[in-house]
Formats: sequence, C-alpha cells, structure tokens
Amino acid sequence: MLPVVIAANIQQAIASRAPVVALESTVIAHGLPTPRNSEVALACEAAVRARGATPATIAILDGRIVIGCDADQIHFLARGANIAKISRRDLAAVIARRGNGATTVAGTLLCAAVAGIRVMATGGIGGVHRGGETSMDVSADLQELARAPLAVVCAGAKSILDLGRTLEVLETNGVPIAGFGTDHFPAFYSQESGFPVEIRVNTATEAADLIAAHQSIPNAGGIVIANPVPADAAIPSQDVEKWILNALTEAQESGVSGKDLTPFLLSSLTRLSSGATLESNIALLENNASVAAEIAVALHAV
Ligand code: PSU
Ligand code: MN
Repeated sequence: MLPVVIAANIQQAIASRAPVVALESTVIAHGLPTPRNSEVALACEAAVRARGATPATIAILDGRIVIGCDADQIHFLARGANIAKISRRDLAAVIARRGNGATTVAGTLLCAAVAGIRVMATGGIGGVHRGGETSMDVSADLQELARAPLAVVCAGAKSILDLGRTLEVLETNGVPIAGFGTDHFPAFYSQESGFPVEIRVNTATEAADLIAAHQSIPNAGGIVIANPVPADAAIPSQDVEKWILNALTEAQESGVSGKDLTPFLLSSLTRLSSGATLESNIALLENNASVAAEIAVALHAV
C-alpha cells in the first residue's frame, strides 16, 4: 500500500471540503539557500492561512508521503542534508529505501492528487531547457501537468528555460494556461515573456470558475494559473538575460546536467545578480501562495 501520512488538520479540511493549498518542497531543499528557505516556506504557509485556506507542504520523510509537513519537518528539509529531489520517477525508490525527499512540482502534483487536493502553488514550473531540442531535457512537470487534476499557481516557467518551446509542449499536453490579470505569459523574475496567453482571468472568482469547469471534464488533467511577479519585485528581462547566459556557461563548464541543472542555475543567478534574483523569487513565491489560497477559497464556493 502507498505509505501516505496526511496531517490531522489537512484530513479534516479535506473531509469538510474546506480549501487546501498544496505547496512543493524542492524549492525549500534545492531551490533557495539556507536559512532563507525555511523562513520562506513558513511565510508561504502563513500567507495561505491568512487568506482562509489550509497549507499542505508535501515531502517524503522516512519513505512516507507526508501531506502537511509541520514546522520541524520544514526545518529538516531546509537543512537539506541527504534530501533527494523527487519527481514522479523517483518516488518508488525513495519509498523503498525509506529515505527523505523534497517533491518537485511533478512529485507534489502526484502526491497531492492522492489526497484529493485541487490547488497547488510554486514559484515557477519546470519546462523545456534551452537547447532542449537536442538535449531532450524537458521537465517532468510538463507531463505531470497533463495528468494531475490540480490547478498550479506559478509565475510562469523559470526564465532559465526556453519559454517558447515550454508553451508548445504545454499545448501538446492539453494544459490550459490562464494569465492572472494579464494577457501575457510571465517570465518568473519578469512580468512578461513576450509570449501571449489565450485565457485571461482577472479575479480569484474568475479563476475558480475556469478551474471548476476544467476539473469537471473527465481526465482533463491540470491547469496553469500564471501569476506575474509583483511589480516592485520584478527585474527587467535584459538584466536577467545577461545573468542567465553567464549561468548557462558556468553550468556547461562544470558539466552540470539532469536534475542538478535547475538548482545549479538558480544558485548561480543569485550570486551573479548579487541576490536580486533571490529576492524576486521569494516575493513571487509568497505572492503565488496568497493567490492560490484566494483561488482555493473561491473554488470552495463554486
Ligand atoms: N519554483 C521556484 N524554485 C524552484 C522550483 C520551482 O521558485 O526550485 C522547482 C520546482 O520544484 C520544479 C523544479 O518542479 O524546480 C524544476 O526542476 P526540473 O527542471 O529539474 O524539472
Ligand atoms: Mn531536467
């Protein structure tokens, strides 16, 4: 049997159909530096609670899927010692060896679906890496989004990626993308990527109506609610692009690839930008948690 531990307050919320927001944990263990990571994880949870929903941070601890980590478990993940990065394909191995792991968007979607959670928040989804047309490095997030019946609130896809190809794969996978108060696909640290989106929702209620319609379609899979980084935390894309090109060169020179690439690039960017990308990332994470909670509350009312 699948070993799942659902925290009592989450069980209660799910049973009474109260709004729950799933939060991923790779961003804690691999996406942000210590000690900011645990502060941010707890701040995201607080933001969800402040808007009337229950946060469920998801991770694998001692080989069990934990839906609703407590503060001690979040601090443990944040220390990052021997915490594997868990996407769909890594789940069986970490369970079998009774190990510890932080779930990516894909891993979190898979686990949240088991618990019947309908909304999750992250910073930015994974996607097609630059050069992905030859390396075939395409995040498993894009495939999981096609399967898991959740709405994912994110600031678009990380701008270290090839956003045009990422959007093409999402279209192929049948994943709708709605801009939250925007007609443009956001670019993580920047508000706009230059690519349009076809659906726009302006309020949490409009988002909830769209999500409810999508989730009523049999086997419809996931949906992306693309919420731009707040204006005061946005970085002009020309600045980001300069740092990304340097970070990509560093990755190539260090021979980094596969699941290590995204964490490597994020930490290089923090250094190259003297911390600017880190502050932007933190602001968008907290903002996405807030919006996800508002949407979960509105969805509960639909
Ligand atoms: N959002 C952030 N920081 C992160 C991530 C998202 O602000 O570190 C993580 C998510 O867990 C996402 C992962 O699933 O990056 C993508 O990794 P990959 O490219 O290896 O699939
Ligand atoms: Mn990859």
